[in-house]
Amino acid sequence: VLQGPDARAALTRTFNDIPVPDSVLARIEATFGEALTPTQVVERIIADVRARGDDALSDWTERLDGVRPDHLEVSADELAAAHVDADLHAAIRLAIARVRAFYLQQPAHGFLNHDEGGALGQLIRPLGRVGVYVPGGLAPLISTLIHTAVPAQVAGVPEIVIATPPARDGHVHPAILVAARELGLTRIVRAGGAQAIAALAYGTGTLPAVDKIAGPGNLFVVIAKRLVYGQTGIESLPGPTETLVVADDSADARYVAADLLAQAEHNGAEPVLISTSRELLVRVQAELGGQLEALPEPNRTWARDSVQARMKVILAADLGEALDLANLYAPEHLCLLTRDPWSLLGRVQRAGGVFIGEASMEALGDYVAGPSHVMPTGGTARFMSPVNVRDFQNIISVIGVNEATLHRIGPAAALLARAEGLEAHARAIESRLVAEAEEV
Ligand code: HSO
Ligand code: ZN
Repeated sequence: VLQGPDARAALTRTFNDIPVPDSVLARIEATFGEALTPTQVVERIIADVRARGDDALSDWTERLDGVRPDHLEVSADELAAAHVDADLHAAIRLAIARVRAFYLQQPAHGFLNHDEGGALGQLIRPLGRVGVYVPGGLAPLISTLIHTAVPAQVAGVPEIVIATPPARDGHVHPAILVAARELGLTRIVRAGGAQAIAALAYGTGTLPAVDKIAGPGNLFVVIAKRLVYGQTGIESLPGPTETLVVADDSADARYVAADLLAQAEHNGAEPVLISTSRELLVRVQAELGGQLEALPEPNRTWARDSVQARMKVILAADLGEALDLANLYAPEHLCLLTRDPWSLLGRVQRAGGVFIGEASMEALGDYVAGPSHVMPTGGTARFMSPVNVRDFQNIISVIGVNEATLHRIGPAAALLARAEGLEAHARAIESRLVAEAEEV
């Protein structure tokens, strides 16, 4: 249990390179026959996809995912035939409806103010084509498709391409296909990893290049997104998830433990518990042990790994200090399990999302609460926001001043231009001022 300066030190992030587990390096060596860094691997993949398009995409999928898809894109028949049981289907619909209803409330309009000086404003336009990356790996993240595609649709994006790694048999998980169908999305590329990011960024023979890529991914996906940034837009670089729970003596230790374990089962997750009550910390420790044992495999191993390797437990002097520490850490998820959680909201400065009270557990937010679960990780909540409608729009500045305004502000512009040594700028402005004077 950490306290005071030790707690501050433990929650202060150091922005080093993304940590690379030894297992990843070993796998690279086994696949490539030499000790390459993940960045070198990703550079090779991107260069190859750029050069050879679809063939390279199929080759890398075969080599890294162990399957060579007959068709890179899911066919209309396959999409139409996808089926899940009725309850799951209804849950997918509920999630889509609630996420959509949430983003429809985000103000997303521009402005154009006409006055006696003319008009200035901002036009807001949707991006033309967006790529949504849906991780496969340990779990088919049905919810991640919904939580990235819906804000893009609300923004008005006309074309969304989904990329997701195929299972060993070449298929995309039926629930992902059903969610895509419910969303009205028809382009689904069977590709994951750096090769999928390269294909989305540069296009291939059959796939068009996208204007922006959204959605989380593993280490290789994150590196690939950094490397293609500029060629295409990158919505964010989500890394391993974190949950920070602030709990006082009134909190139910069972819920605190359950919420920490829920996030701990994500690969590489970092659970953090800050409490003002030493007694609660003791109760949570006991609950964690019991609940871990009760989890089935492989979830128990995943969750135990996060708890043992990365969990931080902190005793705070009061809730004020607890919130200060939380703001310092800037967690992806901040969960308030205290007597009066709403009273703490005013002190929240840095977090991806804040989950208020026992009924609003983070796991609910992962699926059906409404706001997207794609939130800034790794302390990037200092300068980034959860995925939202604005990520899928651009702003166009509108400059439409009239002549009266030009005469008022033009001389200052010409003066600034000459101060910058830019004579042609000054003349472009003054030619209008003179022409005006002659006409009068
Ligand atoms: N909690 C994860 C998202 C997720 N959980 C998807 C379940 N499915 C990252 O915030
Ligand atoms: Zn989750």
